[in-house]
Amino acid sequence: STEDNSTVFVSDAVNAVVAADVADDMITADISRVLILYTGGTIGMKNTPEHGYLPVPGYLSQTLASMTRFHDPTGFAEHAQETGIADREANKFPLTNAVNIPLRLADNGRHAKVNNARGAPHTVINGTPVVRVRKPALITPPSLYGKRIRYSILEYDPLLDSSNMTMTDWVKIATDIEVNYMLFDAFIVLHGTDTMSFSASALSFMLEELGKTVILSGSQVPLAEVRNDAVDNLLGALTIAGHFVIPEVGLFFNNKLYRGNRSMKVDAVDFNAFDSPNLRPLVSVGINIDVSWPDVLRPTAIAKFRAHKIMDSSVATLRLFPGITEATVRAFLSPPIKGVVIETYGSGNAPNNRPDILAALKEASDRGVVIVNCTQCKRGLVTDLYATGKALLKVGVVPGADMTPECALTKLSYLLGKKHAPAECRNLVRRSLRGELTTPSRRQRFTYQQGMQGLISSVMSLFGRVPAATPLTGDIPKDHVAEENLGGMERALIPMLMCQAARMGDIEGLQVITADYRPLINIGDYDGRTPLHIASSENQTATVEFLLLQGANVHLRDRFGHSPLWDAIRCRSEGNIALLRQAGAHFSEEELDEAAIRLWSAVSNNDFKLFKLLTESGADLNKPVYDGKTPLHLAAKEHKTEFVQFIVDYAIQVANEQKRT
Ligand code: ASN
Repeated sequence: STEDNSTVFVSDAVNAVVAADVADDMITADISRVLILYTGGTIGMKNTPEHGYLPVPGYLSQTLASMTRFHDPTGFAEHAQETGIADREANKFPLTNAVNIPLRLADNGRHAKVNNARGAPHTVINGTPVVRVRKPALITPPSLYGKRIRYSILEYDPLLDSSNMTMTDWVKIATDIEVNYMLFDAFIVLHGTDTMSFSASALSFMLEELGKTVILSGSQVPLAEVRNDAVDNLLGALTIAGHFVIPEVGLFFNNKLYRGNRSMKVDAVDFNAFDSPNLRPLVSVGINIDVSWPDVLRPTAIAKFRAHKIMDSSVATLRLFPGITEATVRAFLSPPIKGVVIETYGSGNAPNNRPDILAALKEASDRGVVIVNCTQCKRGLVTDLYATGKALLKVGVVPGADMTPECALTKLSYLLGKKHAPAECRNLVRRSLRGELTTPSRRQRFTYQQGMQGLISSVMSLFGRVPAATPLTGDIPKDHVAEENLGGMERALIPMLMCQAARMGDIEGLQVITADYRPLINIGDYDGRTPLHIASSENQTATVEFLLLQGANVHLRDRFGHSPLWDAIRCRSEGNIALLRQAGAHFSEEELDEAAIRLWSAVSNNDFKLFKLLTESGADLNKPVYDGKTPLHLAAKEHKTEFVQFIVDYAIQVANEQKRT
């Protein structure tokens, strides 16, 4: 799509798409919030007479604000009217988003400017002192699905050509996502293309228990040029981030979203600059947006998102070539190096007639250096098919399967940063932590059990998924039916069955369904209410736990803008609240506003239990509700000692916790 007019066509198509795909892991609320971290790269550069292409501060935001596809100036007024936020936010026009900005950074302030925040009060988020500032926000026109995306741009200072990036920059990006995690639905990192695959791989490891979409993108030709790939790449990334929850670090380029740690830059001139040779794209954008849901990873541990921010830079890549000398190999393996990716030939082969090299490798392994074998080929994987591959295994080199060398290097840096012992590192290198390598698929056995009074079994046998006779044990080749093999009936009926089973707390039924249809677990009903919303509303704690372990997402919001956590609070299910919070659930910005009002009414209705549940779930006790007054004002005025005591105790507890961190 290098034609002049292709930009327009694809952009329209991007909207068309979304309408067709409403059934997937979608953010159903009518607006979603995205934070763009603009780190630099060609996308925002300008051609300067003396220095060639250079990133120019402020230029990208200004350009986007002037393009109607990226910013609909009437959008806010309409959005405000529809949702009734006009009254509450009237004084905040033009639209702004709260953004947390770290105050002090490891690399001495080479970061987004906080000059307007100097001296401002700050809070600590996961050990990082941050100030909250309101940043201008842009808002897209509604997509065909009727959704607008409201986004702010956090511009880095200085903007970097990605060739100048270091591991410290990865930490900076991870930190910015961490401190803003609760304020946004998704994150886009605008990045130079040259080292984008390295950053995407590194971030995929650093962002642990990720439950929201993170997409890296950039362009080959700047947005400033008439003919460019910047519009399509940014609009595509924004559309995916604003509509779907794909809780992975992806890389979007030339109409494809790749899993970041599978990607590599393969072309320095073509718009089709990236490839993911060993895994098909997670999303393909054409007239439709096709998400390959069976490939999308979903967190299946009940744990909160966190960023790991220590990377070990004592790693290196050694590319073999015929005739390489022992001295070169020894130089690569000498201290302080702790991890080395060795790029071998074909399916992981290295000379087995070179005892000098093999001895050097063995010696380094014995010393504790973790050496990973990746192939120089783009496709395929490291096996021990040949004697030349087996020789490496014998000297302690770990086979890296089909990991890209970029990914293997960042994985080593991450694992060594965690201070794992070499044996543990070697063990984890072989395992897929973020879908970065293919493990041979285990054949699964399942036992069919009766559930939901036979409804599930009859529907499943209708689809030929389970033979009618029960009970039965059988082999199924994969752990679920591939998306493309699903009939329309299955797509329509299975989510309904799951919602129904979730409502009834029928775990057996859910087990039967998810054995075959796990990729459909986050599909909502006509109100965008997913099985997790429904189980949370029904006080079904065991079901909530089951769904979370199967990949149910805690951040999906229904048509009313509410997450499962909101439902759990509404039905006062302490067990579910605890589980969901453990899994990283939190209030969205809109819910925080609503929660403050609920806190106020809880005081006024003497509903202490609700007050406590809301507070413990993250409602902000300090948010003024009426006339600048907080619930504490009301409790004091109405002599509600229980509330006053609780608020004071809570404040002390929070202060103590902050002191400890
Ligand atoms: N040199 C640029 C960079 O990586 C290349 C690009 O973004 N297309 O920042």
